[in-house]
Amino acid sequence: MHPKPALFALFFASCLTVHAEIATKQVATGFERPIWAGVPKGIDGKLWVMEQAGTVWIVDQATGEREKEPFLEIKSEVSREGNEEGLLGLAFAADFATTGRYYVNLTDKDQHTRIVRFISKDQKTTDPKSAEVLLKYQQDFRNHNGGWIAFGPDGYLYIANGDGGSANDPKQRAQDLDSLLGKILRIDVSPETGYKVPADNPFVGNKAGKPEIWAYGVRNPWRNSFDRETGDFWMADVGQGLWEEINFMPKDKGNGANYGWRLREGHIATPAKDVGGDAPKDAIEPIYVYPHGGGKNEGISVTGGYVYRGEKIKELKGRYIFADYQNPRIWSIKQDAGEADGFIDHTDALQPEGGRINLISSFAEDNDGELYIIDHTGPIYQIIEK
Ligand SMILES: [Ca+2]
Ligand SMILES: [Ca+2]
Repeated sequence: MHPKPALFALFFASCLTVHAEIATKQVATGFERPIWAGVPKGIDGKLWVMEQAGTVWIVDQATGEREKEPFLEIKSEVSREGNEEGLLGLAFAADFATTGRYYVNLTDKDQHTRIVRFISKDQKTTDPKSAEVLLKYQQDFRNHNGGWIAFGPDGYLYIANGDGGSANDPKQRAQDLDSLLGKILRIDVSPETGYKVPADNPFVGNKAGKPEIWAYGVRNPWRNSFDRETGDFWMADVGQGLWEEINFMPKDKGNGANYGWRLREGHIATPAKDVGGDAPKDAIEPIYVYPHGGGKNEGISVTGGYVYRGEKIKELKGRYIFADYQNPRIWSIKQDAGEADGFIDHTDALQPEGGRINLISSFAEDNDGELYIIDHTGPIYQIIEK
């Protein structure tokens, strides 16, 4: 018997795992297909939670209880005929705490996407009559509606649009600069009503493309973010049949960028007849891809997240956290000079006690940079250090 070497080996192995463990804490639950959550600047202790059918609730973070009246209720305006249709994203104006202005991305009952400005007079409820439709455009099919909407570090509103839908972009929208589908748009919503097109958008004054377009060649970006510290842009583009993509764009770059779809899926020519091809000149290659499958580092449909800039979790500092929706794995990578490295699989660590995370529809970030996981089956979790 030589217990000492065995004990020493155990001690040594535990020393190699230097970081404290991360975990999740349930913040609230019982939502119907929650699909987004967020916090306006200057308001702490609360979380706004969006249900796909057209309702937004304000939740008290300490108790997990929601306000009696919803913040927004527009079910009668929102289509839920398609699985990917609904109220899909929200962006608070930076001055929401004083103006009550915010923006949503939804699919309506006539199969359009609408970008709508609302004004909440008390920052707790919304009169649906305050709706002002800023953009409205036809969707070809019920899937691939994008849905993400957020303000960039330049103060402009960014909007992610899927390619219109079906499979393999049959109408070739993503490379068509005359279509808003398969694009990231960028508009200036600072006017009291309506919007302006930023003068430095890539196709302003150029008949080759629509002026609202900021970037193109995307399939169905599902959750993007701007790094709150650096202003870098991260985009998760859902793949067709083989590869899921994470894309990275440094701050102040990306004007007119082509992310390659439908010619490219991940790093390869899209493998459908007469669809794939060589990468367009200057096409942006994804920073990270993972293959389709049910294994630990595989999935079916990417859900983009955030670079962690909170104070509480040392292990996650500076890491981009993302997930797969259907194969509910949760991972992070680091970015260095536009290259991804340091992949970590957090899935096991983040499983809640006595349960599991089922379908990750979104991540959320609060004013301290702390992160949350939105489970489409009902619960909202905060990522914490054990
Ligand atoms: Ca669509
Ligand atoms: Ca791409």
